[in-house]
Amino acid sequence: MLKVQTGQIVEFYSNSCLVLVNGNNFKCKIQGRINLVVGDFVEIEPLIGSNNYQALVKKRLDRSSILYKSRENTKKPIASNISHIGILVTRSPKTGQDFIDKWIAISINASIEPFIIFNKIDSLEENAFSKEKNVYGNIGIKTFEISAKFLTHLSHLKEFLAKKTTIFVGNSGSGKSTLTSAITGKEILSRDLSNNQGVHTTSVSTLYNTHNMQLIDSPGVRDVSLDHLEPKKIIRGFTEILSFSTKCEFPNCNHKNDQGCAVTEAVRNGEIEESRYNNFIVLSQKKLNE
Ligand SMILES: Nc1nc2c(ncn2[C@@H]2O[C@H](COP(=O)(O)OP(=O)(O)OP(=O)(O)O)[C@@H](O)[C@H]2O)c(=O)[nH]1
Ligand SMILES: [Mg+2]
Ligand SMILES: [Zn+2]
Repeated sequence: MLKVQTGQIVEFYSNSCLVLVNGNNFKCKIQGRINLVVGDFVEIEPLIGSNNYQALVKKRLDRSSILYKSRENTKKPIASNISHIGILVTRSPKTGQDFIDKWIAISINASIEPFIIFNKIDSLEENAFSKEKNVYGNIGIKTFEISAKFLTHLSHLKEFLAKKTTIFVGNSGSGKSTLTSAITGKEILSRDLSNNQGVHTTSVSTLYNTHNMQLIDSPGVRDVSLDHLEPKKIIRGFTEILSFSTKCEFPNCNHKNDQGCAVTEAVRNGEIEESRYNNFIVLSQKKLNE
């Protein structure tokens, strides 16, 4: 009998997956009902008599992190064992600030560090992202301005990504695959934006290994929901609001019109950015009304 080996899932489909073991990809079926996702470390047993790298996944090892997204109150794992989430932001397609704030809240609640990549600067005037750069820079979120297509300013980003496992998230067409390809040097098909059918849009998350980092290219999303987060956890994604909220006069302050609210005062003083505050109120209010 062939020996059990440990590897990492680099692609996951509904009932099979690709597992990387010592530089070889094994096509795997899954034994029983193990809950798996890209990034998981697993034990596999190569199939007897198979000389073309086929195996059975027997067991999943413990995860250091797990990233979920939700749709209509069902929670779905996206990836595991990641340390960072790179949120791609573009003008075309237009990425809203609420989209960024939701991803930040999801990341922080999963104990994964978010950062922002402003992409496609080649087709924009200088300082096109200066407002968002300030808003997010001021709350301690790292930002990069690049052109994935023309390989502009990639060296700082590459330095930052070293020794990390990062998933790229963002709207469809924001350039996740183009960037993954630019960094890894691997040919990855990118989406043709002139075609509404979404030719070459990414349909499954794939993990890529380079000599000093791991990157996961994920399928684009139009929106992202916080349904899987408890209402009281949303504020954790707004670290600046959380820190002022400890100074509110009443412990159950609504941070809207309650007396002695340190949060609304900080918004008035310009210590909390209005767009962040507004998104916080909309997102936490939405949860309370559900
Ligand atoms: N001008 C310009 N175009 C870019 C840049 N990065 C990506 N694009 C183009 O944007 C389109 C979409 O790029 P993709 O990399 O496929 O986008 P994606 O985020 O992977 O899209 P999905 O897989 O659908 O989520 C392609 O036509 C790219 O050539 C950039 O920095 N500048
Ligand atoms: Mg893609
Ligand atoms: Zn308050």
